Amino acid sequence: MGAVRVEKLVGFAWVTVDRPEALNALSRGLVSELLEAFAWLRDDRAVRAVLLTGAGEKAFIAGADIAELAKETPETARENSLRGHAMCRAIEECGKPVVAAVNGFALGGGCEVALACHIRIASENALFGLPEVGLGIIPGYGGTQRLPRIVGRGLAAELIVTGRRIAADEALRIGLVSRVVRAETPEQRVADLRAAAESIAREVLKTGPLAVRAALDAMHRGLEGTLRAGCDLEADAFGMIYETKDLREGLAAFLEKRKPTFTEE
Ligand code: CO8
Repeated sequence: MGAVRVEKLVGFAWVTVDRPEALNALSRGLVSELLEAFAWLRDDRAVRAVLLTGAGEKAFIAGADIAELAKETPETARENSLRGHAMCRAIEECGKPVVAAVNGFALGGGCEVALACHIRIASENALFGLPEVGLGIIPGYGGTQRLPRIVGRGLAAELIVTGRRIAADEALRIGLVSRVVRAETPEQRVADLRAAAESIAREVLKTGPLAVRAALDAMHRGLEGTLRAGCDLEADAFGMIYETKDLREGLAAFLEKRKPTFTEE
């Protein structure tokens, strides 16, 4: 049976990594399942936002499966890394906002999955880190590239070469997460984190889907190049959005003092 659960609610979906016996660690099979789930969600027009979490109250994802990593050869390790990159790209290029709801350990590959999400929120017991060098390996699911783009080169270098774990409050301070959820009990923490993620999804539901997709795409592709090239991309996307009915509807609704009804046309 699969270890990735997809639960569709009205307008958005939860993706839950559920492998409790290994704190939701990413086996090869699980990487494939996540890749497939995000490819499928990308094409599902009824899903406007995706919320990603780990089952239970202890772990988001505690890394790649270390027992499997111990059996890799140079060839299979490279292939595994590329497969992880494809999974992270499927998240990043899903065309709708993906929110990582980090409910505990987000280590190694788990942290790297969170880094590929567009938004990260955390419960107060969340712990982030790239501990790979302590195992004699390096981050292999994009961590050496995405972490410096999010928190800056110096801090990313410190975190990568020491493997230091950081708690939710520090993650908030350095911009690794945008929100920390606090609660009295572990059960309440899970419920409140879920509610916080769903409140973001509900905000997204009020917006134009084509505009959200275009903005995410401009941001993502723009960050891969120079500022000037990124601004050119933005201008192209801005022009293209004027070909849509949703743009007319959004502006007209404001001027007519009513809520817009977007049809993704
Ligand atoms: N892989 C496999 N099993 C794991 C993992 C993991 N990453 N993490 C936890 N588990 C298992 C434990 O072995 C244990 O199993 P068992 O009950 O059979 O002994 C079970 O989950 C529960 O874990 P613990 O008993 O250790 O729970 P604790 O609360 O004591 O500790 C920790 C929790 C601190 C999270 C601890 O489990 C830990 O340190 N885990 C490993 C964290 C880690 O180092 N993650 C990074 C892994 S490397 C990686 O992610 C590389 C990504 C890039 C790959 C590129 C491909 C080539």
